[in-house]
Amino acid sequence: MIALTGAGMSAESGVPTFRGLDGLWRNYNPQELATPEAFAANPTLVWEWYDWRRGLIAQAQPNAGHFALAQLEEKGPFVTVVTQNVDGLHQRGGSSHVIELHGSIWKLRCMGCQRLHSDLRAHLRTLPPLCEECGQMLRPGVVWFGENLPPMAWEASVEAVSSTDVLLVIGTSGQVYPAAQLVPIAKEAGAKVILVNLEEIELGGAADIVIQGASGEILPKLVQ
Ligand code: BJW
Ligand code: ZN
Repeated sequence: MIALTGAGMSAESGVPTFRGLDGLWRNYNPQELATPEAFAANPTLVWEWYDWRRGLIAQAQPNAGHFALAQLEEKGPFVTVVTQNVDGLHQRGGSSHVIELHGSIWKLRCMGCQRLHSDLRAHLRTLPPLCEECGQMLRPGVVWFGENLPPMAWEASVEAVSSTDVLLVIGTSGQVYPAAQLVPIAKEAGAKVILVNLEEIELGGAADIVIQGASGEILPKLVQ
């Protein structure tokens, strides 16, 4: 079984989503901040945004939905979580097979030597942070608009959804590609698609079952 998750999964943990009613982030448009162009133009502004979010996520706890997916692993089926989220809450909730399609807010990459750094502190000491190895600027280890997804994560996800019997699509608006493409890929390979979303969303008519509600309430029941 594969769970493809998005920002709605962490909404009940208090992590804001991108789109929709509560999704407006500090009067900034994420699509204007989550791009390499925005970072090149104003790295400090972009870093302030990410540092603010690190603080929010550090305070957040995995919710009943994260725990339910982790619990599912113990029940029998092999569960892979393919997540668009960068918050690490699936791992903290106990899921052991997590593919991070859009990277992680806890990772930083050097613009100079390309080294990957890991930093779990809620807030960084200096913005923008600098590489301890080469002194160049570090960037958030996430995938911005116009950037390719990590090839291994993408390939593993395509492979996983191509051979699963069930794809659970949880808390994502399905508007961002190529992640959203995983749904028709699974469907064409014969998977049953189950949507769990607070709102009525469609995903190109791919859903076999639609469950409207909050993932933190629906998933524990579904697992039961
Ligand atoms: C609940 C709930 C509760 C709330 N319970 N549910 C093909 C077609 C069109 C466009 C493109 C295309 N291919 C590529 C593009 C361009 C672009 C794209 O998709 N644009 C669209 C927006 C139009 N894609 C890219 O650029 C991607 N790269 C790429 O394609 O590379 C090839 C390329 C190279 C060079 C040039 C061009 C192409 C990269 C995409 C990277 C996305 N990055 C972000 C930021 C990550 C870092 C960060 O966190 O800052 O990823 S954007 C943002 O959106 C973030 C999310 O992971 C992603 C998805 O959002 P998600 O998770 O769906 O959240 P929301 O807020 O949209 O929805 C929340 C849902 O939850 C709602 O439905 C609620 O109802 C629900 N909900 N509470 C259950 N309690
Ligand atoms: Zn470096």
